[in-house]
Amino acid sequence: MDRSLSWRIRPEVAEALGQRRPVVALESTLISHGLPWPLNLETAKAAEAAVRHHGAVPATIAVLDGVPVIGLDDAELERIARNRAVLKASRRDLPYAIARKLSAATTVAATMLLAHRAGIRLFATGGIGGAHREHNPWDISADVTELARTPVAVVCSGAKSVLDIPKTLEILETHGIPVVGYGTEEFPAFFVTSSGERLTARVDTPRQAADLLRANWELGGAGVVIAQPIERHLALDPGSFLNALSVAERQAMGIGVRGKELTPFLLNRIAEITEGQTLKANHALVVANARLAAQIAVCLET
Ligand code: PSU
Ligand code: MN
Repeated sequence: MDRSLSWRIRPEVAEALGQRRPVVALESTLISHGLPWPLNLETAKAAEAAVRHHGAVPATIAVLDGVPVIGLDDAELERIARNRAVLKASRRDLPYAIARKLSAATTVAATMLLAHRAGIRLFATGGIGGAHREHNPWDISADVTELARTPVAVVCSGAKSVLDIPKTLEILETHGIPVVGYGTEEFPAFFVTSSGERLTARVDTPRQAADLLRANWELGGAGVVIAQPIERHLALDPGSFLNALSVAERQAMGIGVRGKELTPFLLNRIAEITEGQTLKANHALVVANARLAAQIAVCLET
């Protein structure tokens, strides 16, 4: 990172990076805007514990009072989890948050950017952003363009289920971003096991995933999506999920929710409609992705 920009790396993370030991980045928007208190803090902590348990060091990333922090401590995690007013920062919002000394939770795009500058190559989250459905044809997440330019692997359960998945996959292909199924040939759909969309790459072990990442980066490639389906017993039935989504979308349109408020609004409404089923699923898939990212990070360093 440029020396003139002040930022902070937790000592444990800096030490691991210095010794080329595995580190896994985790995002903070999912904590501040994706899940309700106190499940958000529980999920953040469980994800960190899963990373540790599998031999890597977790680094949850956010901006605190204008300072990008690589590796929040427990008190800082709680601060992001409790403060609903914290900014949701994607790539374009980082300069503003830093210059105005604001606190911000980072999206996939912003977390990738900061992780890369710190030297972290693996990142776990729930689902990436992508192209929204027909009501919002121009709402395409900056997560996609970040994947096209920043060499970090994102372990997730596919794209957020509120999106247009076929369109999102086409855009990822246009940008040359490898999308790899973990133990599957079909792109997972977050709360739902499969989107029904076929993938062209599949790996079945952390070692195979690490080999693919190495090849990608030797070719000068940038981001990679490693998509692991949610465990079957926690997955939502596709029909009932789609119903919940349509209801939530109609409400969002009715009251004019747009832009970066759209995802948090939809996730929240869908959780209410499914009586918390999506919350349980969201927690479980984030933890499972953190575990897999740690396993891949370990293989990459050995
Ligand atoms: N997936 C979730 N919950 C979330 C997000 C993704 O399950 O809260 C967040 C991620 O931080 C992702 C962001 O980067 O939503 C995308 O937002 P947008 O569509 O506004 O780019
Ligand atoms: Mn958007």
